[in-house]
Amino acid sequence: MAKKNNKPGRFDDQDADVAVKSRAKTKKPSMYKVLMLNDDYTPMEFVVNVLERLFGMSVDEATRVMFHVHQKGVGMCGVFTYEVAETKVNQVMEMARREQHPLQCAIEKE
Ligand code: TYC
Repeated sequence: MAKKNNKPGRFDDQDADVAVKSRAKTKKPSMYKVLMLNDDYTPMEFVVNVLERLFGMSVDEATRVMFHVHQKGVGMCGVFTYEVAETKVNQVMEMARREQHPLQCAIEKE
C-alpha cells in the first residue's frame, strides 16, 4: 500500500507491506460429561436401547454401561460440549417420558 515517506527513500514501518501472521485467539470449549443414573423401575432393555440410539454405542458397549449404572448407581454416556450434552440429556428424558420410565440423566462439567 501507500508508502508513507517521512524522508525520501524511507518507509514508515507501520504502513510497509509486511505480512504479519496473527493467529486469532482460540479457546478449547469446556467439556461436559453426560451421566446416566440408576433407578429401580426403568427396564434394562430400555436403557440399552437409549445408549445405542442416542450415544452411538454398540449393543455390547451399551449393555456394559447399563450394568455399570445398575451396579454402581451412575455411569458415563459420553463427553460433549455444553450444548450437545444438554441436547442429549433432553433426548434421554424425552424418550423416558414417552414410555413413562423414571430414567434420569445429568450433566457434569469435566
Ligand atoms: N436398575 C434398573 C432395573 O433393575 C435398570 C437400570 C439400569 C435403570 C440403568 C436405569 O440408568 C439405569 N430394571
